[in-house]
Amino acid sequence: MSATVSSSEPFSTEGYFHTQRPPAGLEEKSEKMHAFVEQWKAVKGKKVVLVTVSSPAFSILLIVIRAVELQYRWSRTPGTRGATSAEYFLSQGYAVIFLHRLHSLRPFSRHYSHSLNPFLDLLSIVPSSSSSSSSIVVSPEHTQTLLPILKAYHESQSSGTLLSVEFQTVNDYLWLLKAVTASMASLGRRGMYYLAAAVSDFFLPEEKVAEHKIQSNKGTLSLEMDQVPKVMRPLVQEWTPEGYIVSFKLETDTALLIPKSRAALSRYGHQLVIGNELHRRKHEVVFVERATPSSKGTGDDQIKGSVTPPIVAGSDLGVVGFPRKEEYKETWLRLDDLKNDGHAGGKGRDGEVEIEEMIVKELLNRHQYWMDAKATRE
Ligand code: 9Z3
Repeated sequence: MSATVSSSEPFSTEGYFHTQRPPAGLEEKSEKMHAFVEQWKAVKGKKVVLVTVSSPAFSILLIVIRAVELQYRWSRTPGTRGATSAEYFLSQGYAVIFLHRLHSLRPFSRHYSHSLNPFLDLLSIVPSSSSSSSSIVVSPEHTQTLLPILKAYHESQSSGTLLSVEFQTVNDYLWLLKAVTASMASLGRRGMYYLAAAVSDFFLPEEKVAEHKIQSNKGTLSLEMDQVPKVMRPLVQEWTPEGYIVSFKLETDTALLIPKSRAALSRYGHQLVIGNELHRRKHEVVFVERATPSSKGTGDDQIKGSVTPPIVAGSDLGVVGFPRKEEYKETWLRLDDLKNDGHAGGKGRDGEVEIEEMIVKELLNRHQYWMDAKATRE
């Protein structure tokens, strides 16, 4: 297989939705999400968050015989960030739409993933004289950990505050994102978008996907992939202009986190970018936002016509044409700081503190501020 990047015209978002067919089941899922939003919109003050999770795939065959999954930067992410954050959003009174990749980690059950903590290991058999009346119990050493998780899970089930919706491919993801945003836009500032899914930059459009099994006896396999349209801009500017939008920036070089996060804020005009370095992502993140939190940018104000601003070594911000440094602020969240402050322990497995608890706590204030800013203006 060969991999080269050519300079052909990328899909516009509009062009994408005109040429790529909606996936099977879109209507049914969209209706479910719409009903969920309407249900919680009717509850005064109830906030709703969309959490997107893990990484969408693409196939090179219409019917996948043997799936080839390409991730040009890193392998598929398990979805820990989204599943964990969703639990904390629920505990803070949000209604949560959990838009996740099939088989990714999910809220609550993530504590008992097959590989890390198989649930069979929690159980013991209580023998009885007849084997048919033997029963199964959770071993006492696991009960204390399981109890709060099970309670929170039951609470989310009985209150109906968690809606999980699956996607598989990039195409599923983009259509579902558009549909859910169309419903959530009516929430105005009560809606938050927590976009933690890692969407690949390239995909195979429908017309390039092979119909029949690709024969391996014909030599090497070459793929020409198209760019995934940047839906952030229409999402921020058109689909949900009032929503509180949080995107993530993932890098392997920590030095790039802040300049790249500022670039994303400047380009799309949304409220917050959370920067995380691949290997440190469970220990520290950086919030990058405008110094005046109630303002929303217009996107591209500062870097008109430029898709990726050039990096200039030695410049103050590292990027040419950027807004002045004082227009942004950064806040680092570090687990070590929390531990040093004597935090008693969190809800993670074995009571360890999780960075998502800090992230969600910080977001609560910012989202509330965003909502209050609107109320003050009216
Ligand atoms: C993230 O950065 C997420 O935090 C992780 C979570 C994918 C690192 P895990 O599932 O990982 O908990 O193991 N998500 C967004 C990554 C991304 O692709 N961002 C784009 C970029 O960096 C911008 S939309 O260019």
